[in-house]
Amino acid sequence: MPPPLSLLTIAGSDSGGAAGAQADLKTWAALGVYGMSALTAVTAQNSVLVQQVHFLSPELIAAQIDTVLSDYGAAAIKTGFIGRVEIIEVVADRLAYWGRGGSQTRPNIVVDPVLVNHRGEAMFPPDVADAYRRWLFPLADLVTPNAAEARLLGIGEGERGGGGAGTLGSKRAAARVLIKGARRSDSEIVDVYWDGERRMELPQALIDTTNTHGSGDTLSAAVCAFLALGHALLDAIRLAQAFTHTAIQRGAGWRLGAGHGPLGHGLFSPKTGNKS
Ligand code: PXL
Repeated sequence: MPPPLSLLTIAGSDSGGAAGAQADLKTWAALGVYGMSALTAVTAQNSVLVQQVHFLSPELIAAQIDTVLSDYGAAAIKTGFIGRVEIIEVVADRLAYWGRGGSQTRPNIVVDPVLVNHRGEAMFPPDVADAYRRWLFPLADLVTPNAAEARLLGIGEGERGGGGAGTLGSKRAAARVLIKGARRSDSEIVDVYWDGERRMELPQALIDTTNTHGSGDTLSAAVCAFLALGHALLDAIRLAQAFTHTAIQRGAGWRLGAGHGPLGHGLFSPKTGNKS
């Protein structure tokens, strides 16, 4: 059997296993690619709250990235929870180094700018959003904010059709943007994809559940995997939406924790075999 593609997430640990690096690794395991993680921070959190956050040193984060990439390489890299300007700078520096191509193919890079908590409140000072725009977006094949993050970054859906995400595309050569959950109604949730020129609405049926902790991370991680597997961006996004929808459906009825529970990433369920 040929080895699986290897993918790296640069992200925070969610001790509850729902979001962050854990969501990315579960997504990648379900999709059959090999997941690696360079942790930026360790959070103490559950389905209800984030109790504590401890940021790792920029040196240790750089060492994790360099150590895995110099051995395993990576077909694609995703960034998640970073939260500090000095960490954004070191991650951008290492991505510029490893993304330069050289003898290997350039990895796809997906930047998920984690800036708000699940209530849509900013978690970090404004210089963090500025640092994302300045250092990480120029390196990304795709940037995947949710609606609140897009607004904080000045690429919100507020400015429909005008500047909007197009502003980002024109200023920063490569950036394409997927705004996750840009709009929702009683029956559907709409992701919006800007390819630099065109705005596309990509609706999904809304699932009636509060178990959506980590759904944004899962969608971005799945896009990253499908890109690595060779799909074009729009196809990768549609496949990732379908994967995320199924994972939400699988966990929709679970009672795990008292708050926002996780998704059902796994393919195998002991009660029902592979059908879930
Ligand atoms: O879902 C965004 C996210 C990602 N990573 C970590 C988080 C959160 C949200 O709180 O804690 C570690």
